[in-house]
Amino acid sequence: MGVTPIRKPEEKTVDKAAQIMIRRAEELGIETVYHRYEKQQPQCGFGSLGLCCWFCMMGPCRIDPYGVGPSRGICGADANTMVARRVLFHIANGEAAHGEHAFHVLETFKGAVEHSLEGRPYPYRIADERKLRSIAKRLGIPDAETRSVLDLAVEVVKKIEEDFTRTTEEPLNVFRAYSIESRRRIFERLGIVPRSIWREAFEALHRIHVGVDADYRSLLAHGLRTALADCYAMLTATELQDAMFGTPRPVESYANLGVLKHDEVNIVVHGHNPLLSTKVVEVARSEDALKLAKDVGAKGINVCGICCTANEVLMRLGIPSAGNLLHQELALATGAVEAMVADYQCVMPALADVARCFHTKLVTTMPIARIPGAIHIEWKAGRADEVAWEIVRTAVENFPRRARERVFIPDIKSKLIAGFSVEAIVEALGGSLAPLIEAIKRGDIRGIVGIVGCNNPKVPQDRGHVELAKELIANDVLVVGTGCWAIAAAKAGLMSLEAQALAGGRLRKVLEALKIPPCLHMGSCVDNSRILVALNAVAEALGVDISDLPVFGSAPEAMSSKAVSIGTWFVTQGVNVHLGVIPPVLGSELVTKLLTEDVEKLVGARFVVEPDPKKAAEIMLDHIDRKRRALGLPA
Ligand code: BF8
Repeated sequence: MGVTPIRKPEEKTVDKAAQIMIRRAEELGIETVYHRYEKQQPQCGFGSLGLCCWFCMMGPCRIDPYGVGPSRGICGADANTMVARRVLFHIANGEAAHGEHAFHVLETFKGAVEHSLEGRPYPYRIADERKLRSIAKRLGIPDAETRSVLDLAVEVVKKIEEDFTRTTEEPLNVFRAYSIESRRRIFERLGIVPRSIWREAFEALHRIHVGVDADYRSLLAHGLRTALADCYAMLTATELQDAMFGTPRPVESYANLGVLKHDEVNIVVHGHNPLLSTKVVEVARSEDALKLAKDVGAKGINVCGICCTANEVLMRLGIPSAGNLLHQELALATGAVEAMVADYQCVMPALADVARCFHTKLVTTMPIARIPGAIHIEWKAGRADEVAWEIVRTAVENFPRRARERVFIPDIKSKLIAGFSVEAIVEALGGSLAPLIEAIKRGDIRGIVGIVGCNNPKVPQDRGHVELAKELIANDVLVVGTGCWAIAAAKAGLMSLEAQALAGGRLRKVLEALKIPPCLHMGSCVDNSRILVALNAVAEALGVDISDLPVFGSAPEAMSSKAVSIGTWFVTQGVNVHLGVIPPVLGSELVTKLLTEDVEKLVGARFVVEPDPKKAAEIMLDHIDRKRRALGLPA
């Protein structure tokens, strides 16, 4: 069966490598996400407005936005209830994803601590004692600077386990430890302090069950609470990952499909959790693995990544990124990948079909995430080294099966610097945030915008990410970010020192002095918590609330429930959030108004929807300037 060609690939993606690979896939008869998106047109109008409900089996129900057909579902839910339930569903879905990720990291961390206490070998250990001490200190564990690391780790585990299992109304320990006073007061007043990582998502699912919460205001209020639980679940994941694998420091690497190699075994790690991808890198870099590869005629083993597990191993180990969400099938369509190793989240089931067209092995690894057509090599914390070896061996043994005549790797990649954890930024600033704060006060840094989130085939891949970032840096705004935005920015060259030339004159001076790019890669999506930690520190240093800062958040190409949840917690934390893709809420005027206007009165920030990146930049600059004036800072 042929594939109907995309009319103009340049309208689907601004990434040249992707444009080339769309055509290459079509030549080979391979359907990709871009083609499937076209086949889905026109998408359901009811669903796009949030006016379709399938939460019970009386449904699906839909509401007529023009007021001619039904105005209520069979249970009597009106448009406001329907849309609000759907928003809460997305937030809970995102929180569950990050919460499970954090839980898997916690379980592994606990395993590392217990094995160390008993003197037994284990694939994981505490690699960053400094970070562990800082976590313990934050959590209020006594003598965090002097006690043994293992002693502290035992207590850290206890505190974080409580955050999953708490049955009282007490707040999360991590929330207490990492939130600032001014925000805590707001959350307490609104009754949205997060209590337990599991409980908030659980309660959300209960509330959206047929016949429970029908008031859009209370549904959305719980949405804010669940989003806060998400925020601190992500922070938990980041902190423990740093303690286990090391806190990122600036590191050079490359991004885009050109990182795949003709003469090496290519292993692409994909997904989100670094627990296995880090191990795969360790094994692939070993002498024994290199020997295996040479035995089958390869020059070496090239590990690269897709999506956020790529960001994890890029940030800590300098592993190149083959691309963001919409690159996943294109990477396989090169015919050069021996194994794609997936953990979970944002891994498209269609990968199995693309892999089947080549010698490529698609390997699923997590018990909760299987794909028909993939081979499953299951990760278990205690067996992580063996599992990583099995995966690397599978890939190496597959190398001789590569059909060289069908290999097509676009020779496109960009140089980047990643690894900007808060600790690394502080180091780059000479030991404290003071120089950054002074630069903000002077106006050399006009403001800071965090751009995050996905690709979404509803908008041209990377266009919003790149145009928005370019516009902002040209106007002296420092851009930081994570996730698929970070990969987009890297592919566009915005994370190289050469990109300093694109910055406005005042920002450029700062960047040159610090030898940093204008767009700072702060990590994977869970590492959005790093942005919050930085904003908290800046707000405290200036003696103001986060909502007073000249900052903005943006998800120009948001796609997943995780993105909905992240956007919601940024707003709840007092940061305005721009969305470049229209979310499915327009079916309810009241919900739309609450999210884009009224919520500001509650938490000091709101959502802004603007598909045009240039206009979005104008909105952000205007907001930043207003906040500067309110703080008495010069233009
Ligand atoms: O967690 S940015 S498409 S890869 S959801 Fe997924 Fe979105 Fe990419 Fe990372 Ni985040």
